[in-house]
Amino acid sequence: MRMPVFSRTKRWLALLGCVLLSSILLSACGDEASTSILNTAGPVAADEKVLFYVVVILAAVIFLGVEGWLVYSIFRFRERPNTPTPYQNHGNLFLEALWTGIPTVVLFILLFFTIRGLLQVAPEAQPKDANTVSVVAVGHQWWWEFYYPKYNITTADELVIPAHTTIHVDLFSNNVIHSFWVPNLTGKTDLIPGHDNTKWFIADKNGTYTGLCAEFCGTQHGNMRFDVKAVNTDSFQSWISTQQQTAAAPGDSLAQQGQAIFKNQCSTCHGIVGVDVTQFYNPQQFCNDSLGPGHNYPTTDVHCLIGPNLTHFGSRGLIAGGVLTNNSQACNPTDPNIMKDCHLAQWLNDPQGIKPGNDMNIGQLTTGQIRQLVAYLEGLK
Ligand code: HEC
Ligand SMILES: [Cu+2]
Repeated sequence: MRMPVFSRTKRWLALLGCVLLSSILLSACGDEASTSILNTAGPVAADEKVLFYVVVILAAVIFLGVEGWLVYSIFRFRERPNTPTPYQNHGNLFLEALWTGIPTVVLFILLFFTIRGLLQVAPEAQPKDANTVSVVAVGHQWWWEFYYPKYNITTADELVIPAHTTIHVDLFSNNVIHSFWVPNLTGKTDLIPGHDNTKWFIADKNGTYTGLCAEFCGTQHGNMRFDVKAVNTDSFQSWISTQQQTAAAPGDSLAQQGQAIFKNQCSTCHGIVGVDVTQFYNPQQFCNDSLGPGHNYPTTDVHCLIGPNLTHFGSRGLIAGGVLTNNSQACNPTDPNIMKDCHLAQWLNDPQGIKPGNDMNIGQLTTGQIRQLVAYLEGLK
């Protein structure tokens, strides 16, 4: 006698429907192309993607094979009225060798691709490229600082690099553990206080890639983003020479008043080359005194300022770890209503409201002071 299981088409259609529906739900994750590890723009991320696919495909084949067989057997060989005890095959040497052998082979395949991946992205595999650009990436709570030793410049929130060029990164933190991650370009490497890691990557295409902190480092960990801007070599060189200049002088009287406020109220934490500091400093060299967890740079040391260097703030696209964009076109310093659309004004008005717990603790500024500061800071191209 045959049970009518496979003829219950409705049940199977319902099951199929669920499977298709869940695949739609799961595929929704693929939209964020700028932070997808599958949308690679350089060799390091591409090598890592191969490993990802090897693991996913192997695991999927095993999962579908085992589960499919299981589900099939449950239906096909389930107990029916009057079925005799099935044939017992435990102790079958051939079968036991088979299901010891197959997993071993699978694991060795994974081991091979894992070791190959490790060797491909290891510091030792960094290409010998005469044009290599070195950067010290510093993890703060909660923003990224980038120092270029060869050019002696410092920036924040934005890592500008030449495309088709090896980028060597020294990762440095003197507070807690952070993790440097640019999904389109390279996997994660931790910044560990007292143990400076290094990494390298290359961008094959011009473009702006999202960078993230991938290690929980405090309440504003999610607002510790940065942009990697890969540009052609000429643009990179001209960007460097602009960054090497001392800060632009205030353009008008509003900006002049803004500079005065900066000197008065902001220079304890921020540096502007040519105003309160004379040059950029290598944080890895000057700020390596480990203060232990919970501390950023000492506020009193002129070499190690607690906030981002603002010398060329007006040329940057992000504010405070990407919590806001620097939408300078919406910032008209003569507009009494500046707070409505100008993100820099909003930040200066209420840094703790926008990014609770961050290290920028200041007294309330008046709208007039904010307009003066916006005039000054947005002029620092
Ligand atoms: C007590 C230290 C401190 C003082 C004083 C201070 N800031 Fe800040 N500022 C910070 C820190 C820290 C950040 C980064 C916060 C974050 O992203 O977590 C910051 C961020 C900024 C940013 C965003 C910079 C960027 O590249 O992301 C601007 C602009 C800024 N501050 C302007 C000012 C101005 C103008 C003043 C004076 C009115 C001021 N700050 C006073 C510590 C300070
Ligand atoms: Cu972090």
